[in-house]
Amino acid sequence: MLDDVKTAVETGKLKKIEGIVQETVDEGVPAGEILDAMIATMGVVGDKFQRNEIFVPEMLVAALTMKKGVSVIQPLLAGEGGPKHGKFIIGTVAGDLHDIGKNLVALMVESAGFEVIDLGVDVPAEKFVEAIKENPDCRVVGVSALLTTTMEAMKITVEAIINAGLQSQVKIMVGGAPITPEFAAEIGADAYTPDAGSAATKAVELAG
Ligand code: B12
Repeated sequence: MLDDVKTAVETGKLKKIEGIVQETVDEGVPAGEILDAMIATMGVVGDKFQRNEIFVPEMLVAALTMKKGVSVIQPLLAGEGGPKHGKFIIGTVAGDLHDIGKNLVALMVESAGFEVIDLGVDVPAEKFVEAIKENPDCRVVGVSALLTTTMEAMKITVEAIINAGLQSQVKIMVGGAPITPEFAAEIGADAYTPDAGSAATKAVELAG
């Protein structure tokens, strides 16, 4: 049941999550709904952290539990067929270790027909620039930031890509909880979307 999935993520049931998600899939609940439930639960976890009801270790176990849960439904979310839109480079900016949202964007973009190059977390601006130069067939780059304090690193990253003259090759997409369309426009990004599904649709549009 979806409620069991939510409770398991919120309380960090690392050992049980795979079985619970599998049971929910077997009950006929669509993978997209299970994913949405887990995403919503991370919001609940964040709110509890903000209220000092839980601390970093609990937040981390919840995140690891969600990752494990996502791995069960990953094959159901990913589409079939090879890449047809070229490459999509993605990473979380310098100083920022959050990767669940980035990984979901990578997954959805891949299922939309891109070959994804994931640079990981805490990625310096220069590494984005190098990766784009090394992959001339990359048409879209995704930059993720989850902390208000790393929004500056996002700005620096976008500027570095533009200053390297690469905006004629790639379109830059940005996202993450603190990012707004206004901030995206202000720093010179080509697009912002609020979630992984819309990120995939937008990436296809930008690559076209
Ligand atoms: C899990 C978590 C952690 C885990 C991360 C584990 C991991 N591997 O990712 C750990 C425990 C490591 C962690 C650490 C910290 N965290 Co934290 N964390 C969270 C939490 C609870 C969930 C984040 C998450 O995964 N959400 C679920 C995903 C699916 O959502 P998402 O990331 O927003 O991604 C979606 C969209 O934003 C979008 N998107 C994301 N990236 C991109 C990119 C592109 C290109 C596009 C188009 C779209 C897009 O699509 C995604 C999918 O739909 C949030 C709370 C919250 N509400 O966000 C706090 C939160 C982000 N953390 C916070 C804080 C303060 C910290 C710490 C500083 C705590 C500390 N004192 O140490 C550290 C910082 C570490 C660092 N240097 O990065 C604060 C940030 C406050 C702020 N305003 O800056 C939050 C908001 C909690 C809170 N309410 O206070 N955290």
